[in-house]
Amino acid sequence: MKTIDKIYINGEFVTPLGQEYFDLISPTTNEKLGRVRLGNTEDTQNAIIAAKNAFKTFSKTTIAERVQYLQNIKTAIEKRKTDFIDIMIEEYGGTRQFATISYEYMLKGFDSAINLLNTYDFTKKMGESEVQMTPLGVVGIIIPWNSSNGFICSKLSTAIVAGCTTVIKPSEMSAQQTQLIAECLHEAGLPKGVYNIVNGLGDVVGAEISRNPDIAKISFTGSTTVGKIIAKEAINTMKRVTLELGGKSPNIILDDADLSKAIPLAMSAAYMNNGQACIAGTRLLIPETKLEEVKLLIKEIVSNTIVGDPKNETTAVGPMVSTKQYARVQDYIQIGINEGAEVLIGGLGKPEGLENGNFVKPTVFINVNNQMRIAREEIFGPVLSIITYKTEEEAIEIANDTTYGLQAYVSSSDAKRANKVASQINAGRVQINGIGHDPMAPFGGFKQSGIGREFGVLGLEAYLEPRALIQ
Ligand code: TXE
Repeated sequence: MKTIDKIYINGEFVTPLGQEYFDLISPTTNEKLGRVRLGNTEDTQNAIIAAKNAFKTFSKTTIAERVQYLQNIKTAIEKRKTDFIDIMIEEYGGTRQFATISYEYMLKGFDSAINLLNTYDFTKKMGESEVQMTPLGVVGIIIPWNSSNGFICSKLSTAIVAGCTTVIKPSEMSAQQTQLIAECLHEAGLPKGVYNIVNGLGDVVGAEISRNPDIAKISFTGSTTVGKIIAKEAINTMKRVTLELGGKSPNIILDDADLSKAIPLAMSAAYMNNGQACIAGTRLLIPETKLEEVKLLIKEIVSNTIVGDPKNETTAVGPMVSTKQYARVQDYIQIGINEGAEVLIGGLGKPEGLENGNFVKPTVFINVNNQMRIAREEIFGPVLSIITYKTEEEAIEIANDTTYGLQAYVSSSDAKRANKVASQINAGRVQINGIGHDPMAPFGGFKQSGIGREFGVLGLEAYLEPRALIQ
């Protein structure tokens, strides 16, 4: 049993002033893994003061110094590869395959940040003026559990590129992952106060970050509901916000697509991270004429999808992060049934032999129309809705008929046609014939999937404030 009883403020592991503990429960067995001591409002204020003080000098560090800090963090993370992967698997049930990919992305992210730092022009000529792109100040980083250290690294590295300092609030459910990244960051030897990490609850630590006037910006990833709460609070002190929220991503299979490739890809897009991904392709749009063929292919793929212990190399779908998340997914399956959708495969309850963990049967619904709740709301579990369409125009219309707009997918054997369709979809990122991540391209949502962009130049500029010198 592990007890995590330290938070990280001003270059040191310190005991929180908060006295409460939160239990860490294994999603695979529902046994208690340990507990974490939670920081309170005062702890958060102390972290913000440390970041504010550090900003005075860190904002003036040279490019070379900041490159070195990023390199040091990367080196420290490289030494702990096995720990990173194992803790992700244990703590939130990410599969070994997914944890390994996430770890590699995390490392590559530092290369991109270094590249950005070396190439970005912090002084620009606009009109007749000199425009200085200056660091915003203290950035509050509030993140969920579904890729905790990936989010910490991408947001913190952007802050370092910009010359900002940070207060990080991870999900209380990710305490072991947080402890590990805190150890790596400590080893990297950054100046004290550049990053501070406070474990704690959203409505305590997160709320203080949202309201504290010394926070200049919040970078948040999480639910649309909490994103709105944060944005409302942030506006009182005119904090900048970058919000990366939910999604209900459409996946358009065009009538010329090679189904033997497009359908396996669609299932990976739907079930990535056990379905607990904001970019999951949860609405599969297929030509009406291909329905029978697609049904057969999907049944075959899903019946061969290994659900189980995320430690095993071959597991494709692990458990839901918590009993609460399990219950939420079950509720949605029931809602789909009540709405008149038909379960093609999967359905309610746990897979046989996996009763102890938060396992869901990978589920596919047919006879879904785009007005049903299962087609409109983010479920955050391995549940896919198949919707048929008659014409390409109709497919685009259905794809865009959503309050979200984070990601979309298009499959076609004609690259030009796929591109033309992708260009009509209101989503921040469209994946054509594949699933990838470009750390130099912007990522973020149209509509209620968020505000602003992360990654690349646009992501960096969200951490900078332009100052125009007119003479
Ligand atoms: O997210 P929350 P949860 C969606 C997904 C999931 C649902 C709930 O549909 O089922 O959200 O997941 C902090 N002020 N996504 O509960 O609540 C909280 O402590 C400030 C989509 O994990 O949004 C945590 O650190 N902060 C998403 C963070 O916000 C507050 C990923 C996210 O928690 C707060 C995760 C408050 N009042 C869930 N309340 C995605 N886009 O990938 C909570 N928090």
